[in-house]
Amino acid sequence: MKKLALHWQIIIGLVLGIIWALLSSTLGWTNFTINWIAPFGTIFINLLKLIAVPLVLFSVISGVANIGDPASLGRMGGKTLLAYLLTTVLAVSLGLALVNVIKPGALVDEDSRIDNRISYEIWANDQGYEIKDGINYLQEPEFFERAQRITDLSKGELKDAAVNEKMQTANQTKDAGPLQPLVDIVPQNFFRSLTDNGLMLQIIFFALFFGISLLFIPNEKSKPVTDVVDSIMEVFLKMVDLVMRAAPFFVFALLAGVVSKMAGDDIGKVYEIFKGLSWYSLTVFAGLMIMIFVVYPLFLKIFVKQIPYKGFFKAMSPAQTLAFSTSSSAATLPVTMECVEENLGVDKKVTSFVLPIGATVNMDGTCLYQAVAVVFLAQLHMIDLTLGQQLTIVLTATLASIGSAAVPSAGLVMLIIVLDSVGLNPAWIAIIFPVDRILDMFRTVVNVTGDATVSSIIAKGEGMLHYKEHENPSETFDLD
Ligand code: DAS
Repeated sequence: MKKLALHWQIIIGLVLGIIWALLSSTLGWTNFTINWIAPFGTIFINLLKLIAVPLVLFSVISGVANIGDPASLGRMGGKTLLAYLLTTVLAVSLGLALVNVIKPGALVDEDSRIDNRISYEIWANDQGYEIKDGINYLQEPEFFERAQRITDLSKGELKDAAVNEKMQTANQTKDAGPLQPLVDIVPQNFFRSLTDNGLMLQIIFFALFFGISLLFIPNEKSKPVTDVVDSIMEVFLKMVDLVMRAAPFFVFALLAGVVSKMAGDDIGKVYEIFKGLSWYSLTVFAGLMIMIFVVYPLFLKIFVKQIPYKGFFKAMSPAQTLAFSTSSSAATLPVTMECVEENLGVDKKVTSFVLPIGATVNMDGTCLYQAVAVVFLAQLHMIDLTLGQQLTIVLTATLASIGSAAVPSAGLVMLIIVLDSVGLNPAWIAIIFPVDRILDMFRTVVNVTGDATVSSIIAKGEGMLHYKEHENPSETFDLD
């Protein structure tokens, strides 16, 4: 029988996982599922991240070293960061537009909103926020004070959070003030960056520095190094193929675990959770779908004519279904790279440089979600954020999505910083927590799709795009 395309295999694993979770919650097998099946989902994510960390290291070194000259690297780097910034700000703005039009937080009954408002005022007083007349209660901290607060928050309360894995560095001085996030990118101890839960930005910094240095060494001396790096890359790509052979089973375990943990023994709870937060979830969902099915295809139509609408989704479906299943851009990165290279025909010189950076700093889905979540929570507490405060959200959500680690629920953890930056109560993330894991799946698909879109645009600009129609996307993985 012809091998099922990889994305179909993943989707079947997904569906069976959800069915199993629904069954196990009606038949009381939830504990069995959580103790004996869910761990294989964690193993799957660990395996993919195990590969992703060295793959990022060697692919960035190889990508930079093979670019040939520092000038084109500089040009490509500049275009990449600009493109990422543009899509990120666009995503936040779309999120703000939707949440201000739909006003999900105002659809909740008046009484509970008034109670929420009172509890907010009490909290704000405790925080020493000055309660002004009218509706704009919030303190408007100065930019640097806000930036300092982000740094403090990232150092302090979030020390165990996934997001902080990029901030923590080996005996790094922590008093650089607002430029602390920049200082944190430069590691003092590279092996600590590798071992300390994969500090991706530091690994990328080291790989960029190593690759650029190779460019300045005479070719006869640097060639042996790049050859070794390229062959090590092949090994890691083969490891991805081997892990992906078991993707359906792993995805089954992953989804069975996620839905069981969410539902517990009462599947009706999942319905209740969504009913209460449905307008909020729908607003986020609408924004994410517009990004995937309208915004990115529009970018491709304008900047990359040769990739057809359906062709793009067929090419990216293995990575998108995997992003949905794992809720982790970092875990999906190896598959994203193969799909963009093999199916979209983007040259390795572009993917090995643009995608690892994208997986780490370009999280359009995450920042759209953060913008919606903050305004929704404010509406829920009868607080109308002024335009100035909403622009603060744009800035902070953009910064926060850059600071978010590419792991499940990292966006939620960064939300604490975004809420705090406009003087709202970070503890409110508990209100939206129940639906977060499901929304995380969709926003991770947006994050990955955005990275693939930007890679295609950069490749087109550099004359390194060789797109050809693929009838079967799983050709990229020799699964037989
Ligand atoms: N799950 C994150 C990612 O891997 C996104 C998020 O948490 O918002 O992209």
